[in-house]
This record gives sequence, structure tokens and C-alpha cells, in this order.
Amino acid sequence: MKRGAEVIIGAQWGDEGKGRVVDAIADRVDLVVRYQGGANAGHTVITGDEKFVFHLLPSGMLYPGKVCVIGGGVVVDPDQLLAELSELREKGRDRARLVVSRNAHVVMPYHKMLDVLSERERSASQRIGTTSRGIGPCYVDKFARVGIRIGDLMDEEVLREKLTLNLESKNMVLTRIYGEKPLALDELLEKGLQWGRSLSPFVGDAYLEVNNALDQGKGVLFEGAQGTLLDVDFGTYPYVTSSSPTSGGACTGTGVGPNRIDRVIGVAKAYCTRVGEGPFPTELSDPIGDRLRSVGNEYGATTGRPRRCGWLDLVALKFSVMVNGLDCIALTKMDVLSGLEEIKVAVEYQLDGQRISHFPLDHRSLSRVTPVYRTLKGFGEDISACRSFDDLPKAARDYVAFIEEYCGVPVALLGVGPAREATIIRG
Ligand code: 2SA
Ligand code: GDP
Ligand code: MG
Repeated sequence: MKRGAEVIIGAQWGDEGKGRVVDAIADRVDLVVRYQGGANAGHTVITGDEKFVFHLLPSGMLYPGKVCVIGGGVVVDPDQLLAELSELREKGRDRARLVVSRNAHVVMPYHKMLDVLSERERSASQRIGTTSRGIGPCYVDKFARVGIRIGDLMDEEVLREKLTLNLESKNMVLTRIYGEKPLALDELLEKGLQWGRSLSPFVGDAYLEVNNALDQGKGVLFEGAQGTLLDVDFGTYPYVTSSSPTSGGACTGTGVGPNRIDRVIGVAKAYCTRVGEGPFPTELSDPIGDRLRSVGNEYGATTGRPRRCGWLDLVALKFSVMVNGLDCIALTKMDVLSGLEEIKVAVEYQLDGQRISHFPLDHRSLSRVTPVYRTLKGFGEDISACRSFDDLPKAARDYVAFIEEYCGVPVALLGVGPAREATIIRG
């Protein structure tokens, strides 16, 4: 794969294997940049017999000499970030230089409390199934223009003023609506200033770091978190996260112009999963769904929740090709399909008696669709040792060709196992 600026996004509902794809490509670039989301993400990288799950740190941290950037579009939980850093340091694997945008918003303790409490208060049908990481409430404050940013943690006067303003309303909600105890200003102020001292060696102007690198002809990889169908604008709203995981988020979340992006890579699983609530047309509540979950080890990398599993949804994937401007697809977890006699893929939906081939943005319509499936031949062989496309059995190659034909973009990378080396790179 060539250098330049590349964006890696999740083309489904997250957990497509973005971490392992970033890790597979990161040695060829100079910077790896997170641009949205926060510690709700769980990006797994497996090298040798070591497993790393990155929540806030970019998945390029294992490479010496790289720069890993947390852009202004990310919401940062300082405790989580510092814990991840010290865990890597203990293992001697904090190899990259970290830069955290001074404009990134801070996930405060009240954000996490409000996330949990508001979910608890909702009825079953209204619950989003969040990760409880305070993501939604933190982005609410960002857009309400009352958020606390990383740079604010280094200025006692500013932090005190902002916390005073926030606690007036937060404590009212916590005590009057949820019957919780109020939070004390002094404790939060002390915590915030301590975070500021611990993070100060990493804080910088992320937009300059990235733009200067591009000006110098360096390779930059933007690492999306969550996935297209969880995007606050293009996902199955309201069952979405509160940020922009689509490729456009890379520009707004880091301060680079769209004309600087050379290639957009969409990571998709060879089947579909979703964790949390919301419509999922190809979901399988049957032994095949259970088999995908157990063989694919489909459990949340942050919360440990079992993921819902189902067949590959090409209607949704083609939608993702469009809204992200995908140049190619990285198809992971092909090995998980091995042993299935036949494999189904959704090629259209049936909605209120009509066949449709587009992805309805309205979640109520989406929850009423029935997928129209094409049945393809399965493959019995274990493909986890295959290292070139031609090593794959014909049925597996045909499966990939069908996806390429339907989506109109090539499959440039294939995952045939969770480990770093179980990767087939085609272009
Ligand atoms: P939130 O916490 O406000 O972002 O939750 C809103 C919805 O977004 C979903 N979401 C995710 N979906 C898949 N993977 C995510 N990361 C973890 C992982 C999830 C986990 O890597 O496995 O461990 O459970 C992620 N983060 C957010 C979430 O499920 C809600 O549907
Ligand atoms: P991300 O959030 O997109 O980075 O994905 P997660 O790390 O949350 O979930 C992907 C899971 O699938 C992890 O447990 C990975 O180790 C695993 N994985 C990734 N690619 C492959 C693959 O090609 N084959 C198999 N069997 N597992 C994979
Ligand atoms: Mg994940």
C-alpha cells in the first residue's frame, strides 16, 4: 500500500478489525492519528503471543519512531489514557511519541455518571446500549460550548471557572433528577490539575503536527473508531455514538483539508456484528449466529458484552462505500466463515412489500426490512495459514469477488486470523 494520507474507517457497526488493519499498515507510515470517539473504542492488536487492546491510544503505539496523535475531535478520559500509557510502558512497548491535542475535550467524572444514569432511566426500547464511558454527555457539553478541554487542565483559573459553571447544572441534575450526591468543586479541580500535570509532556498542537508531516511528504494514517452505521449523522440514529466515525470526521477531527486525503480504506468483517441496541437486518438469533460469536470470539473489547452476529449485509456495505468515498475494502475474519456449508449475503431488502436496494436512514424503516439473500458456496478448508489470495480455496475467492462486484471497489486486504501475520495484502 502506498504512503500519503490514508483514512481507515469501520464500514459496519464497529469492531471490524480496524486495530489489526492499522497495525498491519502502520510500519509504512510516520503518523497514526485518532480523530473521534474516545475510550468507548476497543482496538485489538495481536503480535506474537502478546495482545493489546487500545481504547484511546492510536494502534500505531507499538512501532518505534512513529508519532501517534490524538486529535481535537477525540474525547479524552485522562485516567484511561494514563492507565493505557503506563501499561504499555510496563511492557516496554510505548515505542511511539504521543501528541494529544490541547483542543480535545475531557471526559469528566460527571459525564460517565450521566451516561450510566440516563441509560438506567430509559425504557428498554429507548436504551442505546452505550459503553458507559461518558462519550455522549461529553460531546453534548462540547456542542453546548461548556466543555473542558485538555488545555484548560493547565490553567487553574480557567479550570475553576469552567468547573463552577458546569457543576451548577450538573449537580442540579445529579441531585434533583437522579437522587445522587452533588460533586465537590475542590475535588474535581484537584483531579483536573493533577491530570494536567501528568498529561503536559504530551500536549501539543495536533493540527500542526499532522499538517506539517503532510507538507514534508510523510505518511499519515487516520484511525477511525466505531463504524459508519454508528455515525451520528449516517448511522441508525438514535442508536448511534455521538461522533463522526465516517471518513469526513478525519478532517474535522484533526484539522486537515479533504484534498489532502489520498485514500479511504473501509474495514468490513466477512459477516456482521453489532453491540448495543438498534436495528440489525441480517441478525441471526440461531445456531449460526451463536457459531459466528464463538468462532469469531465476538465479545466487546471494552465492555466484554456479547456481540450480536449475522450475515454480511451488502446493502449496508455499499451505503458505507458511498458515504465514506471508499477506495477499497479490508475484509477481515474470513477464517471465521470456514466450515459453513453455505454463506448468505443480503443483496436487497424487502420493505412494506417493496424491494429496495438502498439503506434506509430512518431506523423505524430499517427495523421493518427483511433481507433478500443470495446464497454462496461455503468452504471447509482452514484458511488461516493462507498468505496470498491464490492460496485461498475457490469458494473463498468467489465470495471476495462477489463483494467486489456488488460494492464496486476492490478488496485490498484480507484478514485470515487475528494475528499480525495472518494478513493477505493485495494492493
Ligand atoms: P457510546 O458508548 O455512547 O459510544 O455508545 C453508543 C453506541 O455505540 C456503540 N459503540 C460501539 N460499538 C462497537 N464497538 C465499540 N467499542 C467496543 C469494542 C464496544 C464494547 O471494541 O468492542 O466493548 O462493548 C463501540 N463503542 C461504542 C455502543 O455499543 C452503542 O450502541
Ligand atoms: P476494532 O474495534 O475494529 O479494532 O475491532 P475489535 O478489536 O473490537 O474486534 C475485532 C476482533 O476480531 C479482535 O478480537 C481481533 O483480534 C479479531 N480479528 C481481527 N481480524 C481478524 C481476522 O481476520 N480473523 C480472526 N479470526 N479474528 C480477527
Ligand atoms: Mg472494537
